[in-house]
Amino acid sequence: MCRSVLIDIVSAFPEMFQSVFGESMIKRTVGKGLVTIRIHDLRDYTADRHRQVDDCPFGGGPGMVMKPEPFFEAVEAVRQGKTGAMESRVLLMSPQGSTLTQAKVRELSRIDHLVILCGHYEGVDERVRLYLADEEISIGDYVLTGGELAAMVVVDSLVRLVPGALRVSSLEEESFSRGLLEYPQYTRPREYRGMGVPEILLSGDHERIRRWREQRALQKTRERRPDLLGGQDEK
Ligand code: 9D3
Repeated sequence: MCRSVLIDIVSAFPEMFQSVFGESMIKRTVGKGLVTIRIHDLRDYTADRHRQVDDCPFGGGPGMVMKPEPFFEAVEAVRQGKTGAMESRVLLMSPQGSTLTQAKVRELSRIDHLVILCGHYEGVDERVRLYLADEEISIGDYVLTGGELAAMVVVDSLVRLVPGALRVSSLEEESFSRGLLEYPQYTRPREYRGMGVPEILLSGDHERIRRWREQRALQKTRERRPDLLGGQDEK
């Protein structure tokens, strides 16, 4: 019952991924063989002497546009040997995409093979989104210089949902899964620079503590994220 997820990332800046993926949870999960992450240099899929990944826009105008061929070649290469039995999806990281949510992360975590394409500021030839990408994903309404950091956010959020990556209990209690913000947490010392800890947490009365946490989580959610409560569409 040990399922493994394959994530192929295609980028013109492959070095950006080393520090993040070489650390922490992602490294441990990859180490257990639950997830395989492969980083591909977009330039390796160019055919010209200059390994050019962008070119001038047809119709004129400022800036450059990322060429389609290296993306198509890269996706074909990483799909080599994949049979139809393995569900594969091509994601284009793009500010025009739909915003990543925990529900989307959950959906993606069920797919065996993800191919994540990273563009950058100049923009990507439209044929990549029309004919190569299955979907476009943004991580929020702010402007990045490229899709690399966004791809890392996708991978980070995904890796922790892969079965075996995390203890079950912490997933069940997880606030965004319940649709609530987290209750306040405290650890030692009981008093620090005159700042105390709510008496109830020291009481040992687990039922009262559970109710207190529930109530505080609700209160915090009402104050800060009322959109998470009351009948709205799952965001
Ligand atoms: C502002 C006009 N365009 C630049 C000529 C648009 C544009 C294209 C590409 C702006 C930024 C980028 C680079 N960003 C991403 O590739 C990106 C992104 C983002 O900027 N914000 C949130 N999520 C994402 S996912 C990929």
